[in-house]
Amino acid sequence: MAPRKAAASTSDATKSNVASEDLLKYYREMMLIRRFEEKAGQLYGMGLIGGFCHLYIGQEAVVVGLEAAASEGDKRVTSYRDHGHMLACGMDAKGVMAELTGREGGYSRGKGGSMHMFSKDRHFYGGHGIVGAQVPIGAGLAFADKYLGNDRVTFAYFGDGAANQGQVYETYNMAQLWDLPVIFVIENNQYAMGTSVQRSTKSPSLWKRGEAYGIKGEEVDGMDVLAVRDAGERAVAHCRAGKGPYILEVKTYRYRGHSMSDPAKYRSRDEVQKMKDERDPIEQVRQILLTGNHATEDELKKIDADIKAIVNESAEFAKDSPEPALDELWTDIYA
Ligand SMILES: Cc1ncc(C[n+]2csc(CCOP(=O)(O)OP(=O)(O)O)c2C)c(N)n1
Ligand SMILES: [Mg+2]
Repeated sequence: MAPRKAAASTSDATKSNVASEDLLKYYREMMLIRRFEEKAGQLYGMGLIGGFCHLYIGQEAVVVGLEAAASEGDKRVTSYRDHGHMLACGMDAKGVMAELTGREGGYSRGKGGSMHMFSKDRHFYGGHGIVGAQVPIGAGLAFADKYLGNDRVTFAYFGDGAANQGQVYETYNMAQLWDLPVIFVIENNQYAMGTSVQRSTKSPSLWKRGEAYGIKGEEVDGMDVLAVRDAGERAVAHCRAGKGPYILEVKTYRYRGHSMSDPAKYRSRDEVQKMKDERDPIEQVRQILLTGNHATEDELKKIDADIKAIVNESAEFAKDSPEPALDELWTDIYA
């Protein structure tokens, strides 16, 4: 196995070869996630969303880049920080927002909330609140596809904190043993709640842990959507060719707190601001679009306005949708 250290970011040569429509698509998709999450934060502040709510702001390039490498029928499963994944795989903003507000129009008919949404149509398997639990589930999804003999691939997303869970390594072993078509995506946003990677491990290169099981992997710049897409294409090609699992450690950063209640004492404001100023994934694409003459300021403003309208509409829908009827207490339960 020849592990590869990815370039810090996609080369300018590659960037100049990217089609305008692709860049615009990534811009639009990342902007949708960002504005949706900002709106969710507002609704939470207004008391319209209860319980846990973990925002994805800052990490948009990870899921948008990987979805660009996916094909119809591929599957995805992730943690509780899941709104971005749902939007990026084509789930409807209205249904996601209504689930956040606990309303009938939500993907789980208002009974799941932020951490528990699913879509069979879009092959989205949740939404999991137990740290690391989605990793063996992802291998199980990949097992099913291998068993059925199709060429689908599963993306199993988890965090840097989850990467220290024992079940991750049991899964690595079996996934490699059985050549399962699963891509383990470690979204390394540098913190697990208030614990930095430096404080939780002495082996901070998380993707390299796959070497112990013979799994190929690489580190990727998660603030660069093109670098993520390119790495995603390598991982997908590996899995579809029947070569077994692949690990992508995507270096990213979350701008907001771990959840809506986060004292934010574990990092400085300067650290967050520096990331926003110098590495923002949406701003990077915006610059490529403008300097490469792929789009004008006015065209981008039009996209921003369209996204704002979609997000506002989702919030209105989420407020207007009724609460689930009382007899829903007895549906969708194991007895
Ligand atoms: C098994 C388990 N242990 C602890 C928790 C509490 N908890 C929720 S999120 C979290 C941190 C996970 O961090 P990471 O995997 O880096 O994901 P991120 O939140 O950064 O996306 C912890 C410890 C939990 N939900 N499940
Ligand atoms: Mg983390």
